[in-house]
Amino acid sequence: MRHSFFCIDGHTAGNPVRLVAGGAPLLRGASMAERRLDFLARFDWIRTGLCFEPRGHDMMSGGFLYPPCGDADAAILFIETSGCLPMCGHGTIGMITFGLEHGLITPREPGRLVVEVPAGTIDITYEAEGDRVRSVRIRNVPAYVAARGIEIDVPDFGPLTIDVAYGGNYYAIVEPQGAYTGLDDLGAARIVELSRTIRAMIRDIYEPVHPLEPSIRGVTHLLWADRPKGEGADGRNAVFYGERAIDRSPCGTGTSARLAHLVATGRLNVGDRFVHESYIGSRFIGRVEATAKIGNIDGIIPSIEGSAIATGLNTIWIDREDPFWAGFTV
Ligand code: PYC
Repeated sequence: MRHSFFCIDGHTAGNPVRLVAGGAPLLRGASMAERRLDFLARFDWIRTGLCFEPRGHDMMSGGFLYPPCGDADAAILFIETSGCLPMCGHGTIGMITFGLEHGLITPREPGRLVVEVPAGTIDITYEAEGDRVRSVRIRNVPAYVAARGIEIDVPDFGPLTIDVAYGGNYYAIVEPQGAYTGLDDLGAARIVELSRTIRAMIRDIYEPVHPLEPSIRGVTHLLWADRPKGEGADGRNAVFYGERAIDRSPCGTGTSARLAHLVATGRLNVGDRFVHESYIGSRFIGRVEATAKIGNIDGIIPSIEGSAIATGLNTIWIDREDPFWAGFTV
């Protein structure tokens, strides 16, 4: 049996976005959080087939547009090599851009959208010129710091003190300290190797659970923070996800978590703007929009702004006669 998926491929700030515009399965659930769990239980082969080799690669990321469960303009289900994320910033910027440019999303008010994602509801503003969307700004779900001062001793590296923050996913944040002197001193291969070890060590001792949505839990991503490199930037990062990926974009949920972290540690305030550079030098503008409460925890409402480019249309087959129909990783 051959399943066809009609995709708009592109990237946000260099990181891939595969908007699956045709072939989405019907999902059960009264919220995107419930639909995400249904997708993972019954249709995860679609994610692995579209994101893993041979149809994807380590960084592959994207999602489906769905009709909203409530009074939003659209809903998004994210797929990625690491799973179905509760929220993905670069993915949202890409999917909203491609969805608007191809008439898959019709805003009730030009320039504004309300979108449901598994982590909650996000507000979007965008700027368009003719049929091109030039920038997308996401007012994200509330972000907060979940844990401070987790101490680990990383084999063949040394001791690190790590904080964990939420910005739509849970991030272990590693700031320059001890043996970590900066991204360029480590290099990509070492960042990936160390990130896997550090994530496993943190998972052994600490599991954050979202206070309002317990299906969101666990440290999935690492954010290596660094000083800015390019003119006009305020900080740089390398975000690790999946098993081998370094985000080519500055990472929307990672930037959101980092903003909450910088506010909680007294380095940013409400109203501040933070230009975040990715590992490859692409940029998002982060902003601390407001304070927020997540249950009884103090946090912030972050926003992230960036742009995306479609690179082409791609009809992908998942053919059950293909020995690698569900994808593979090495
Ligand atoms: O932009 O939020 C993001 C993201 C998560 C994983 C990769 N990118």
